[in-house]
Amino acid sequence: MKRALIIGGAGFVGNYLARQLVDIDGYETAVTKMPQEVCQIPGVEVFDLNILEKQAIYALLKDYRPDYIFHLAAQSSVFVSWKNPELTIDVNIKGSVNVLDAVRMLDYQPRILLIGSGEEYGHVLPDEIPIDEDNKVRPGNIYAATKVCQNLIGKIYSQAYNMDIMSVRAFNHIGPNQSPMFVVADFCKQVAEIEAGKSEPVIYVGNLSAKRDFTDVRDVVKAYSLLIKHGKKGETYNVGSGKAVSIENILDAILKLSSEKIAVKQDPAKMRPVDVPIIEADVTKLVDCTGWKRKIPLSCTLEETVDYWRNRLRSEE
Ligand code: A2R
Repeated sequence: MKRALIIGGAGFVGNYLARQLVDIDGYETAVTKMPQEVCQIPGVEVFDLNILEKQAIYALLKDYRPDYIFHLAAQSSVFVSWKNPELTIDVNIKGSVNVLDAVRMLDYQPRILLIGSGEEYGHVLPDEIPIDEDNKVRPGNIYAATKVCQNLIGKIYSQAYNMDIMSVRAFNHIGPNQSPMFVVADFCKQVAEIEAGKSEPVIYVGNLSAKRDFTDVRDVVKAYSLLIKHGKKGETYNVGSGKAVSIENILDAILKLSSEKIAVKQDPAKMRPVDVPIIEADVTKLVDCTGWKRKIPLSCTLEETVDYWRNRLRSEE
């Protein structure tokens, strides 16, 4: 039986990926979490690990000997990356180098999938949409710059040490249990709070004109699972829906899910210092390599995410 390790598995995506690997792929699976995080996933072993400690990564890998490594650990918020660039650079660049270097020191070759971001493409020109993997990267924020760096270093390790490393550039993924630091979860949570009478009927928003490529997190982890099996060493794959939707359209769809009359107000605190107008993936390379297909429509994900927040608020009462 294949053995998989998810580094940074206590976050939003980690939980879904663990379910995919255990329930669908049938792998023996472990995840790592930060010491202060709480993480319990049925059928999954959990280890404490800070990727800023290379020796600890090496010790865990030497002991657990995974065939597949999914490197998810990151400071994953663009917003936080403006507030705390040092931490973002430490975790996303130095931490990733620690992971790769720990793998290099092993006496066998696991396959590694590095999780990057569609944000790496940054200031995309209109004639570059949809964006394929060979597109120029022009990162527009600190988070994106760290992910570009991770991708480059992954390629260098793959070539220099003949390591089995692949990278993805994941576009926006959404679903139940995502942190309200991210736009869709933020809107869904605000709507649930208004319905529960916990706040006035006003939803606070940032830049509504930006267009992003949203995919259900369960479709995203399916792509990761296919890529770790079928992806080609040294290659980068976009993972996204292939269709950009404006934040305004997403907001309208979420508001339609509620019977409340909700006013929309702009909140300067939610506006980013630099915003990239449109990001949309060309996923031909992923589809050709793995046969992946998006299964869950956006409307379903939004409905489930609003319901998730309604239930969560009820359970907190
Ligand atoms: O920051 P925390 O305490 O929530 O922990 C996050 C963890 N993490 C670390 N793990 C090990 N060593 C570190 N120094 C370290 N710093 C942070 O990585 C969290 O549990 C996990 C990342 O999960 P999320 O922030 O929920 O990200 P998500 O949405 O699951 O995205 C997974 C990957 C990331 O590489 C994103 O940049 C990419 O997909 O889009």
